[in-house]
Amino acid sequence: MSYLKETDPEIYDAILKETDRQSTKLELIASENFVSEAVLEAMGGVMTNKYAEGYPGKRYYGGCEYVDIAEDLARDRLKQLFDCEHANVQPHSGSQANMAAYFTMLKPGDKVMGLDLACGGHLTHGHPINFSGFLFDFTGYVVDKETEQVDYDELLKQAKEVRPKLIVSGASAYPRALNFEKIRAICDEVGAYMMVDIAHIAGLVAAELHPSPIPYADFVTSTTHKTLRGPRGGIVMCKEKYAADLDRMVMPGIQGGPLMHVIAAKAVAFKEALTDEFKVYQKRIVDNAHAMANALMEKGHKLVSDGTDTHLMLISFIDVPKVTGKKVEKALDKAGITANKNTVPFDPEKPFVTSGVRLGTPAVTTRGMDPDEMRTIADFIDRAIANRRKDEVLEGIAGEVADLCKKFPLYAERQG
Ligand code: DSN
Repeated sequence: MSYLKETDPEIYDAILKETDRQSTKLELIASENFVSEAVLEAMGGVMTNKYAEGYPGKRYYGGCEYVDIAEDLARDRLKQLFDCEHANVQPHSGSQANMAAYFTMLKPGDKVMGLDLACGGHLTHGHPINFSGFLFDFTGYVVDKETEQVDYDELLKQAKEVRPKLIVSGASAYPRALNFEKIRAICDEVGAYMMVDIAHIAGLVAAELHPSPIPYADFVTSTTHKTLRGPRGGIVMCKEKYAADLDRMVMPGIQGGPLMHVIAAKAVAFKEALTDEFKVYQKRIVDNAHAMANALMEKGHKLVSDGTDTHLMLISFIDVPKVTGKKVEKALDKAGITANKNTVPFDPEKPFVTSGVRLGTPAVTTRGMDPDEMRTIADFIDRAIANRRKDEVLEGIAGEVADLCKKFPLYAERQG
């Protein structure tokens, strides 16, 4: 950091403050995590300097012999991790991974079905303000009003009416396990391709704590930075029969030069994910999510689907007068807890207001916290919601949060 301090003190200072924020506050954003020092080192290395359009052994540039090693390792480790036939590690993001999978299977105007955003889906699963919604004829499916979970009989009924060319499953705010075997059967019945976006649950799938879609899906996409705890980026996995088409679609179809420093860091993260320690870590994420969810429900909070099978949960304020996700996000922030407002199924509020907040345990679990701390955090959250207009109470909770965080140091050598 000394070079940065001298060259650009403003950025140096911002990074220092961000390091401090990450370590002194409680990170409950379900899609965030803290990567290892080894992943950070690979990401901050000289591979950022290299142009490597193409794929290992077949590049459009000379001098790729060492970045080829990194990309080969990333692909091989990813294939081993998920037991998939083909892997492309070049997508810069989850959005581009999804774009690559769609463009490989679909033509503009094709009919597609994806989970509605308010029911936990993602912008790239067909929202009208996203490229997916601009280009393809998406129909959203929703969760059941009572169970707030996907109703596979309803999905089949709707798919028979819509006759989509592709059904996308996977979600950004869905706390329950998905049944990929049933989704495959529905796809087969209506003659649709099956694509699964496992961005949120990738770590759980790798650790066999959530059923894998790999045996069923034509394409599986993911990000690498959520439960998988790698650098920010995307990946696509598919059957061998689609491999050449997918690779051509990622480059040159969508992207130019791959981010080789990020691919090297992906390889490091995949190596970490192949260890027994990673499996234990994923189990702790799920145990922690159960502990937090149970503690919140015991305090009278309504959780979407009344619980969780995964790393995340949503508190619903749909039936709580005058409480919105926006207000709660702000109160939690003042109490030193970072979370995000989130729509809940059939939410009457706009996405900038919402009737819910989404909470996830991957990052606090990385810090070493366990179910006891989850119950303490649930108590902080409960008090922050109850006292959302009382700044002095929220400041008091922030002090307790800082004390808790001190017991679980993060990036200690990177502090100012
Ligand atoms: N924005 C991510 C999330 O928070 O779930 C999804 O892309």
